[in-house]
Amino acid sequence: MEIFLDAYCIVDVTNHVVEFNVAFTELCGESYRKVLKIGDFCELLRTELCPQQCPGRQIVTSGKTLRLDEVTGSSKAYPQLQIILGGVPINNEGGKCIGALVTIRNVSAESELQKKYYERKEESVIDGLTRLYNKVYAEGLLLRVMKTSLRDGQSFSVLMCDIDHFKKVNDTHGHQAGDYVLSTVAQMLKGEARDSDIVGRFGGEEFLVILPKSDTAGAKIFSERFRKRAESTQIFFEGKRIPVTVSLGTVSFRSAWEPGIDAEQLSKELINKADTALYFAKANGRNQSCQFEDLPGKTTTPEKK
Ligand code: GH3
Ligand code: MG
Ligand code: MG
Repeated sequence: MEIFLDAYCIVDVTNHVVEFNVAFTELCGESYRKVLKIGDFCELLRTELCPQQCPGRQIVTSGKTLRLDEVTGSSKAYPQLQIILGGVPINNEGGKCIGALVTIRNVSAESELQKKYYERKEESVIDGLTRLYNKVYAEGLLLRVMKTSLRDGQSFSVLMCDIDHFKKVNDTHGHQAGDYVLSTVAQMLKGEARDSDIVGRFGGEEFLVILPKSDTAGAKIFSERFRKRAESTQIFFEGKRIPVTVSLGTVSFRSAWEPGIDAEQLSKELINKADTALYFAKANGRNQSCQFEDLPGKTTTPEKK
């Protein structure tokens, strides 16, 4: 065990360390003699379980083996430790538990790496300002929803939402106020949607919402509800009220899968249709929601005023 990279020690029933390897001294940051002198496990290695639920104590009291994967602690050598703890009871010939063998693996470096990995992963899919999914990730999710819908035959809807005359907000109140309005509207949209819905930032002041398992009626209810909410919400920045309205375009999808169907192409077409409906809403005077299914002709985009 001396050559093991993991630290191990043997504790007696009073939780005193009586045997250990070099890795244990390194983990504690104490010399061989100092470890023996200090003795108490909890003094050498303070874990979140110390002192009552200290591993040695748990094993000695229960007489059972122990495995704990996420324990935090600290020692003289390491102010912050993430460790995996394992241990087995040591019994005498009469079967009485007289101590425990405890192994400790220091996984601090791996935990830190994993944390960084998740942070990076989040950064790559989340828009920094609004904390919504970014465009690329939202498009990927749309494709997934599209494929599921083609398989199970259930309808879903896509909404495109754009803040009206947002340039004016920036011009009148400044870019910071614009940023504030953007993140407020984004949070409102997220709040209005269900957990199973997908909300993303699609462009500067444009948002995409995917409503799985929703048909045209559902999309209409959602978009109108959100439009009214945006209109009636009072947004203040540095004491000044900034009136905000939004325009929305919706489209619903329902189609059975057929050989040769191109889900990616269908997703793009769906976005274009939602966009067309949005432009109709803008051309019709803004602060309204428009459904692609209700458009006359359905294919041409009107001139935006
Ligand atoms: P419409 O009603 O037709 O949508 O008019 P609009 O002014 O909202 O649209 P337009 O596309 O002319 O202007 C969008 C503005 O959004 C221009 C751009 O500076 C601003 N914008 C885009 N991204 C951001 C951002 O992250 N922060 C801020 N503050 N402004 C942004
Ligand atoms: Mg706009
Ligand atoms: Mg826009």
